Amino acid sequence: CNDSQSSLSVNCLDRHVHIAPNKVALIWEKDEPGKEVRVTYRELLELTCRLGNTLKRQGVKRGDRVTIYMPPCPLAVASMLACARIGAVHTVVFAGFSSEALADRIRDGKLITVNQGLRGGKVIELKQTVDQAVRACPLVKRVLVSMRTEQKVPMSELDVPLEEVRCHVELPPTSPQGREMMKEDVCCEPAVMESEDLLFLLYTSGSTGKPKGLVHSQAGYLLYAAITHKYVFDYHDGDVFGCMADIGWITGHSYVVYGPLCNGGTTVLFESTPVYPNPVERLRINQFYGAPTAIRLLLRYGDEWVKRYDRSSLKTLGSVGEPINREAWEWYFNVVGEARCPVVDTWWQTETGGICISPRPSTPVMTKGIIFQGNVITENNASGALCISQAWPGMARTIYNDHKRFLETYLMPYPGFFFTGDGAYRTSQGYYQLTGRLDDVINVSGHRLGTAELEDIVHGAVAESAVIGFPHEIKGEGAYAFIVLKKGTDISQERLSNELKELVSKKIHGGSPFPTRLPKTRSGKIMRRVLKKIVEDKADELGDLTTLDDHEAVEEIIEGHKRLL
Ligand code: 6R9
Repeated sequence: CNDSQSSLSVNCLDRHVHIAPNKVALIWEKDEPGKEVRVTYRELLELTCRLGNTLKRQGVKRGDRVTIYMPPCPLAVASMLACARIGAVHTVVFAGFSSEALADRIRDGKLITVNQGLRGGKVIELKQTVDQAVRACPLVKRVLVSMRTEQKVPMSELDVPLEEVRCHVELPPTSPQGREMMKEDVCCEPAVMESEDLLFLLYTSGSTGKPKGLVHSQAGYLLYAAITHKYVFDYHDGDVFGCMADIGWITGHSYVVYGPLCNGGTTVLFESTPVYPNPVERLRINQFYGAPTAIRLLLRYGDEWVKRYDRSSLKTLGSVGEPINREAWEWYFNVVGEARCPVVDTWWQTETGGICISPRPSTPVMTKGIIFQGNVITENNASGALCISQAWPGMARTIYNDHKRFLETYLMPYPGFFFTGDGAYRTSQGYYQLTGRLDDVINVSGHRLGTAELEDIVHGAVAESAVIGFPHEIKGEGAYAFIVLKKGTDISQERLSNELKELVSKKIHGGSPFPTRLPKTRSGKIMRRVLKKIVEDKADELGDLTTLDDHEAVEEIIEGHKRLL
């Protein structure tokens, strides 16, 4: 390779196979706890090569786009790496999305999936969803199907059973018939790519508007994922890295797959979100990286649930995806991390490719956020739009097929800067505090309040809250709080409302009857725009709900709001 060329799969696989072929690359924490599967670097390379050869045999060429609709599993990781190995571009679609959402995200003729998924013991008919999506999407010419369970599923002429690939009639007559993936050659010559060639497209979690297919390129993305993985988490050779994210999100791309594998690490693939803490004890996880929503869920069950398990392997705890409220942070630090593991609250986005703001674990806890790139604000005690002043290796290069939208969304609002869409406050000591999405900012009597600032208010009865603005005759806008109580708490609406009002000096308006949960995206972000519509009595205009995790949460809140009227 010359200076501008790279081979991503060589960096993630072959390089390590030369040094330590039997080192464990993946630990697949299956839906059935205690049945984890370990895959070495040599095995992962062989699987990737076989799949790369299979894809080529099915007609996938350099530059083609391949959709991957699979839950986290070794073959899903091999699928991503196999695409990279042959120069194809992957789009992983979260395997919880509906057929419509999947069809919307398909950009080319080949798709890889599994017969069925398993989540919390429940069977999910993934192939059925794919069949529906394919009917709406004639672009798809081949569906490669792997077997996650024993259950046979109906196969059409488009489908190729992966564990037993039979060639299709239109393939060149020289192709041997009846080959299986496991009979494909374990060598697959890696495509040498230019550093700016496309690596993957990934659709944003889509809390507003039409999903954007962000484009990441080869060399810069990989470098940025690897370097942030190493330094932010203080990752050392031999550590076991446990990132809870699904591979369908950017966090899964950068910190389950690319960052850890480029660093030759051992990475845990969680098939389902663990709501039990024992994988830490059983797999001896050293770095644990999760979303505040999962931390708050555990917190609701109390300390005993976590304390039952040995957490002595833990060295660094990470948080990502949403602002972490003070109480969850304290609990994560004191109870989960036994007040000895630094908590790195990492801010970044699909657009940034990797972590941009984070404390360093080797320095005292709650250190100043380091900004990997400069920020406009030069004085402390200031708030504003979070913008990035220079390009960095991991930044998204464009929105697929819509560069104009990319420029308009990120580069034109503040010329000369990359606009993140988030608000931030810099404290008197120079710490950064993320205040939430700027489109969620509430303006009460001329005071601009970030949703995160209000949600951060600590009250013994509150497990989780979401604050939104609503039109108010006098103040212009009032703040409205949805509160989920801790398990077993008994407190009247009025008393809690009064106590909270006191705590926020009248910033918060009453609130609905306590819902049991909040509407969130599948990646765990509270969908405040949905709450806002409900409070504005526009429950019939909730907008795009494809990323919504739990429709019943919305219904419960609509009912609660009606009762209040
Ligand atoms: C990695 C990821 C990006 C948005 C981002 C911001 C919010 C992420 C955060 C955080 C406060 C943190 N966000 N990390 N807010 N503190 N540590 O989540 O990517 O799905 O694209 O979401 O998430 O609002 O703009 P993505």
